[in-house]
Order: sequence, then structure tokens, then C-alpha cells
Amino acid sequence: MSPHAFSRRLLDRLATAHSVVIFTGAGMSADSGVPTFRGAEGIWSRFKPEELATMHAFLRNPQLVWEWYAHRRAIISTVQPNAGHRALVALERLVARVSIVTQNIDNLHRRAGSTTVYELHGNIERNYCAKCGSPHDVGVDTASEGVPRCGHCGGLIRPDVVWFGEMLPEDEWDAAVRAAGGADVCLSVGTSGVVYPAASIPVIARRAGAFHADVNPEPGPLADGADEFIRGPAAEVLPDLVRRLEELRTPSILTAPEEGH
Ligand code: BJW
Ligand code: ZN
Repeated sequence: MSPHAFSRRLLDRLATAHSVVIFTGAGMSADSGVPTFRGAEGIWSRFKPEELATMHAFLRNPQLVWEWYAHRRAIISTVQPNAGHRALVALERLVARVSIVTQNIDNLHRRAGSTTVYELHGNIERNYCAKCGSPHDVGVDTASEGVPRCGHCGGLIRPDVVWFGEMLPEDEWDAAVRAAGGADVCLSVGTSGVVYPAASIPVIARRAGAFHADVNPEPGPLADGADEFIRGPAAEVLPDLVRRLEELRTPSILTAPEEGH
């Protein structure tokens, strides 16, 4: 694959940045084999997230919603972080503060080794009782056994993720807003940018003066407001970008001068 063209402005802002915030969505994990939610490629296109990812749906048909998550938990347990996740780990060697603000529940940023990760929509590896709130451990293959029940109160066990109409975890949200407000550069990666309040993270960063670049194979609402749109998959664009930055940081004696002799 040919290297992507990045603007001089983006490279300069990144090379001098003290703090970078990376806002990620389902497209970040698409190259690992985790399906996205929306669009033609999203294998959940048969179901709208608005119809499954709600407390109302869970109460109406707990088995269906539990099976959906059990199926996704099974997929996630077999996949690996991709070159894009790894590039964000490498970025920590080049920028003093790198904060990952993710809408993903798949834990792949942490598994790759990123140190500061704010999970706005929870984590599929955790579960809790919908009635009394106690945490509950479940295995990977739980679809066939039906929805587990709480050992304390008999309530239904649900994944520790944020459904429509539910508040985001306050600590993670506050930390994400702080990181966005103090960022020199914001990269949004692989998100359709239609779910709020998460989608306001790049807006908060821009208002505070950050340079905002959106990375996606297809332009969407976030690309419209961004300072730069970089078209391509995360697993290609992010390693290219980090490589370019590394070159800028370590001028090699083997590199020929660009002009003159
Ligand atoms: C690639 C790629 C590759 C492909 N490389 N890219 C303001 C206005 C209107 C509505 C609201 C508003 N504020 C709040 C709302 C209501 C609602 C909302 O936003 N609705 C809109 C949909 C209209 N928000 C909420 O309800 C939130 N809570 C809230 O507001 O609380 C306050 C409140 C309390 C009580 C009453 C009322 C309000 C909670 C939202 C929770 C969202 N939850 C989900 C499920 C999480 C668990 C799970 O995973 O199952 O989060 S829904 C789903 O969407 C999931 C995702 O995190 C989220 C975002 O999706 P994402 O990541 O952008 O994925 P896709 O598939 O949409 O996009 C993938 C992208 O990747 C595409 O762009 C591709 O092109 C790209 N791509 N391959 C890079 N290789
Ligand atoms: Zn309980």
C-alpha cells in the first residue's frame, strides 16, 4: 500500500504536540474482524442498534439481546488488536500525553498496550445485575445457557455497556472531556459520529484550539467539521502517520537532502 499524504499542518501540529486525543469507533476494530454497526458493511445492518441496545429491548426480549452480546463476546475473544491499535501505542513514544477516548467495548486498545484509555460505552468483558447492580463474571460461551441470573437477588445479568437513553460512566466522560479540552491535536478514527454525547469529543477539542483530523474510508458528519479528512482504513493510515512522525523526529544521516547538495 502506498503511504498516505498528510498535510504539513497536521505533521507540524503532531510533531510539536504535548497532548493528543484519539477518539475511536467501531471502524477502528473493523480491520481486526469486529463488525461495525452501521452502513452496508456493518453486519448488524439487519438489526438497528437503537432496537437492540436499549433497556426496553432487553426487558422485552432478554434472551435475544443476551444472545447478541454473547455472539459478539465470542467474536471479540478470538480477534487481535490490529496495526492501527499498535500504531497508537507507538505514538506514546513520540507525544507526551496520548489519551484514547473510545466508544468501543472490545478492550482492544488496552490489549494492544495503550496506557490511557477512556471507555465511554463500557466494556463487554464486564457484566452486572440489572436489578441490584452487583458485578457478575460470565464465560465466553453463554448464549446457549440463557440469560444468567444474579446470585444475590435473582435479577437478570446484563453486559456493562451503555445503551441508548443511559448515562455514560461519569468518571470516564469527565476525564475524556478534560483530555479533549487540553488537546493540541484530535484524531477521530473509524466512527460515524452520530451517537451523542460521545460525538461531541472532537467538537470540544476543536473549540479548545486543537487541530482535528478525521480518519475513515468514507467521509461522514465528523469529516465535515474537521480541519483535515484522511481517507483510508485505520490499520493503514495510523501506521503510516506514526512512521512519518518518527522520520520527522529522527532525521537520518542516510536520508538524502530534499533539495540542493
Ligand atoms: C472504518 C473502517 C476501517 C469502516 N477503518 N474506519 C443529541 C441529539 C440526538 C440524540 C441524542 C443527543 N444526545 C443524546 C441523544 C440520544 C442518543 C443518541 O445519540 N442518539 C442518536 C443515534 C440520534 N444517545 C444516548 O442515548 C446516549 N446517552 C445519553 O445521551 O444519556 C443522557 C440521557 C439519559 C436519559 C435519557 C436521555 C438522555 C447513550 C448512547 C449509547 C450508545 N450505545 C451503543 C451501544 C454500546 C454497546 C454495544 O456495543 O453494543 O454504542 S450504540 C453504538 O453506536 C455503539 C457505538 O459505540 C456507537 C457509535 O457507533 P460507531 O462506533 O460510530 O460505529 P458505526 O458502525 O456507526 O460507524 C463505523 C465507522 O467506521 C463508519 O464511519 C465506517 O465508514 C468506518 N469504517 N471500516 C476506519 N477499516
Ligand atoms: Zn442482583
